[in-house]
Amino acid sequence: MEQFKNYINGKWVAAASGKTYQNLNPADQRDVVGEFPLSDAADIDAAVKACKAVERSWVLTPAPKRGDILRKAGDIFTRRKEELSRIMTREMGKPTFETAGDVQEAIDTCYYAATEGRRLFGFNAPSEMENKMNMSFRMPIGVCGIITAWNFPIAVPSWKIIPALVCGNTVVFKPSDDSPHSANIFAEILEEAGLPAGVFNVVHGAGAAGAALVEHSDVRLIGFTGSTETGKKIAAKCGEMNKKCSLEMGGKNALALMEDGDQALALEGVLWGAFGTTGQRCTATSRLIVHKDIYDEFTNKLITRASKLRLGPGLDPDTEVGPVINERQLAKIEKYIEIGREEGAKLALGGGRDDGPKLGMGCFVKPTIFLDVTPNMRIFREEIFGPVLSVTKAESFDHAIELINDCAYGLSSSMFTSDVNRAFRAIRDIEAGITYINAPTIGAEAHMPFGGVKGTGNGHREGGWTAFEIFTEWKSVYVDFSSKLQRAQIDNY
Ligand code: UN1
Repeated sequence: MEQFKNYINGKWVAAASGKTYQNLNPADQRDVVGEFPLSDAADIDAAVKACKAVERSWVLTPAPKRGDILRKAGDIFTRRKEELSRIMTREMGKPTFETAGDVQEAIDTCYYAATEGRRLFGFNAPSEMENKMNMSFRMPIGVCGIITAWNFPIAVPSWKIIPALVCGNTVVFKPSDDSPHSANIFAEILEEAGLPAGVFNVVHGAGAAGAALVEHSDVRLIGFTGSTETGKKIAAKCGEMNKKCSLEMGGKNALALMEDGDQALALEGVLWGAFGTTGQRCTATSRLIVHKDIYDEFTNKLITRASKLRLGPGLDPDTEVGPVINERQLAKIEKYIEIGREEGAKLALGGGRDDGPKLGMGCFVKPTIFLDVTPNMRIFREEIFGPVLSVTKAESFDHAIELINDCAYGLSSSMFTSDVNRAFRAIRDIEAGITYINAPTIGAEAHMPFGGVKGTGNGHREGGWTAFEIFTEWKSVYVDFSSKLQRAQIDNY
């Protein structure tokens, strides 16, 4: 069986304890991807020390030069795109057309960051004094700890790691233990691109490694994507230790279809939004809200079409919907399907594991649709993170907006309407970090701010120009060339 290592200070090393764990292919759990280090605080400490040793030289490397390295990384991601997409599919399940898209998000992020190396603009402002100039600069923060989920093993880490690096930070990356192989390819690519040893490190493992990273006193920032439960714990610890912390947590995203919307388009949108990535996106369409005038007509079409979705291994080119990530997640999804039944929602499609002879060795859940879901039900309110869609009837446009906003989270949202006035009212009134008009809730582009309001995040936005807000701190500079003491707020008024 293939043995994989941590990447610390430019070297591939086992966990100090020698412990390992096995990673399985979710499409066929007899296929072991490999054995990976089960790291702990000692490994995290070694990685942080590696960061600290090179921190100064990386800060002093001009940002455009740092950007050049990331451009090369983008080139290498491009060269290895197909290979990496197959590796990713084997370890986490989604079809190869999706994992290729995942790599593409990293490529886009690298090229964006490469040019940002020549910007990283600051502001200047006039001084209140004579012969004095005021300006401000973006400064790196220091060692950044990056902890991410398995559903986007390359894209989501890249949204954090790549901007962190171009800004002059060093990084310790603790990938999900469900998608560790992709993380090692990430390290190989940065190394080949010319990133100096120690600037970027990968430490594998489970919760203990993540906790050690959050708790390490030399780590100045935590960038996290994952569950709300873990995110809240991280936020509390970062608060206590006075660390900057950027969180990307749950969602319960709704797509609303009005009676004036394009039903054929909405149908394709719902299928992609709800069952793409097997519903395992924080942006997934997990609630569908349909205007009462077209509710029966549309839901009938939806069920007919969704029943034809091809479930299978992601490496099979015919597959439309892959497995879910592991047995634990599958059990959670089955529990929610049970809850939906008990709550009295109408199970119209799917309803559990596919344990037929073809897919029984994998973690397959049949695309599942509940009709007549009401806002008091848990399947309307709680994130399931699987191929389960809850459908609710709206009495009017205003009611649809009310239903969308009746939610503890606020990541993504979508409105299908052909009425331009309604579209703009939706843009204004929906409480979410992302709103799509006539497109499903998934499909964020790497150069736009990404994140959510309410229970989804803590006010930061990854992606685009806003990522650079996370990974820098401002320094204000005053240069006084008057050769005399000028007291602000006093001598000038
Ligand atoms: C996530 O699920 O954590 O917008 C990220 C999208 C993708 C990213 C999803 N580009 O659905």
